Amino acid sequence: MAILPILVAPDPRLKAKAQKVEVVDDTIRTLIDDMLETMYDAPGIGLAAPQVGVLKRVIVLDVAGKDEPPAPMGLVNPEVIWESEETNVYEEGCLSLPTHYAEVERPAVVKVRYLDRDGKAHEVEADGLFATCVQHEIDHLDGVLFVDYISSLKRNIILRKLKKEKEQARSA
Ligand code: GNR
Ligand code: NI
Repeated sequence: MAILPILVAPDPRLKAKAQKVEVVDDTIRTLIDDMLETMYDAPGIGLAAPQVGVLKRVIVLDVAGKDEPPAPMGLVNPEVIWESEETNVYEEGCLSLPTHYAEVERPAVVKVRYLDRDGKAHEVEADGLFATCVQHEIDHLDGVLFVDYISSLKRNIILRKLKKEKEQARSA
C-alpha cells in the first residue's frame, strides 16, 4: 500500500481522457488499494486515477457517514447508464482544487455500470451524496473538473490562484 501524490490543477493530466481498462489484473487491484489509502489520508470521499497521474478509468469512493463503518468502493470502467430528470445542487470540493468550493447541479439519481476489483460487472443506483460523488469521479475520467460547470470568470480566478500558488511553492 502506498500514499500517492495528488495532482493539483492546472495540470494537463487532469484535462486528459482516461483509457478504458481491458483486464482487471493485480496492477489494477494495487492501484485501487493505493488510491483508497491516498483518499482516506487526504481525507476525501472519492478519488479518480487521473488525480494520481494514472490515465486509466478507475475510481474509488467511500460515502459512508461519520458514525457508519467504512464502505470502500473501487469501480473500473464506470459509466452512467441512466440519469434522473430531477437534479440536486451540492457544494462540491475537489482534492485537485484545494480550498475551493462551488455549488454544482447534477442529476439527483444515476444508474452506474462498472466492473469490481475481480472484473465482475455490476449496476448500482446512486442517490444523495453517492450520486454526486460518483458523477464527480466519472467526470475526472473525461478530464472534467467541477469548475467546468461554473462561470468562466469564477473558474479562471480559481485556476489562476492555484497556478500562482504552484509557482510560489516552486521558488520558495
Ligand atoms: O473529497 C471530496 N469531496 C467531495 C464533496 C462534494 C462533491 C464531490 C466531492 S469529491 C472530493 C474528492 C475528489 O476530488 N474526488 O475527485
Ligand atoms: Ni475531484
